[in-house]
Amino acid sequence: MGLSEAQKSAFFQDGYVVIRNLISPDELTILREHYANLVLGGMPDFPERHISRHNPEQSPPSEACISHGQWHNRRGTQVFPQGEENYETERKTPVKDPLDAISKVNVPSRYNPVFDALVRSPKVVDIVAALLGPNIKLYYDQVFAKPPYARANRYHQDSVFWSFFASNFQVTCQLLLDDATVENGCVRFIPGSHNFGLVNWDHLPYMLTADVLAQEVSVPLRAGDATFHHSLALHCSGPNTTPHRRRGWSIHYVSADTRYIGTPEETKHIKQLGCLVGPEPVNGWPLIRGREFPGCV
Ligand SMILES: O=C(O)CCC(=O)C(=O)O
Repeated sequence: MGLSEAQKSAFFQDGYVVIRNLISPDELTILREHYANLVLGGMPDFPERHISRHNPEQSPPSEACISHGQWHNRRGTQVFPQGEENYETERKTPVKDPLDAISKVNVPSRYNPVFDALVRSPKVVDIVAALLGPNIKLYYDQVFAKPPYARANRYHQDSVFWSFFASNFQVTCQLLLDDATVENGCVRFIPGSHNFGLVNWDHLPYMLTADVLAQEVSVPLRAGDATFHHSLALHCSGPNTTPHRRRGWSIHYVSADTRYIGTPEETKHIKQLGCLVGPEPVNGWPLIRGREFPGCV
């Protein structure tokens, strides 16, 4: 399938592109079944440390914030969509469905064949290749499971977390396992913000001025749709104000000719993430398409 010229232009203009029906309803059903099997103990090899659970007993109250623009709050140097503070009671109520207790799942593709096949599927990788080029590695994949009444996800650029890559151009495919709406916390982007350059945390509130935040675009999607976004694109997601989970599976790809420049501390951390296939990060990430390069990922 790949990308049309118009879709490719949209990506480089806005920093993201929406792809409707990336997977079929049948594929979605199978993916959801395998997700449930993976996280509810059907695959004993899947380490518990890769699952983050929401514990209502230990859910601290939302931290004090100051208003930052009309629809956003600021906590220190972090900027969040407003609204999560209204759902303290709901968030503390124990859930009935065990899937609703899960907030994040790490590296499902390393343990489950259906997730693994999709990470390598031409319908995903052709799009990534149109953006990143022919040599592609998988950095990491994670399901943002956003339980009922979950908190917002702060504004960020993925590249801020990935300083161990010498390049600031990676691509994430986020595939929706559930419909994502403004009410349940769909992702929001600042179009064109991938052209702002790398913005460190301390500078973020000064970059996200009222004028910039006014350009925010919420991206509601149907289950089976996806977005592909640039690692410098500023994005966040709103609080889930509904009793229904909103799962988005983010698959992070990196060009295979990206130099690895991690510090010893970063290298130690990466080795613990469970995303490498080699002993070290250099030439250590799974090759998805094309070839490897010495000194690179
Ligand atoms: O789904 C979310 O809440 C956040 C997703 C995200 O930050 C990402 O895929 O990079």
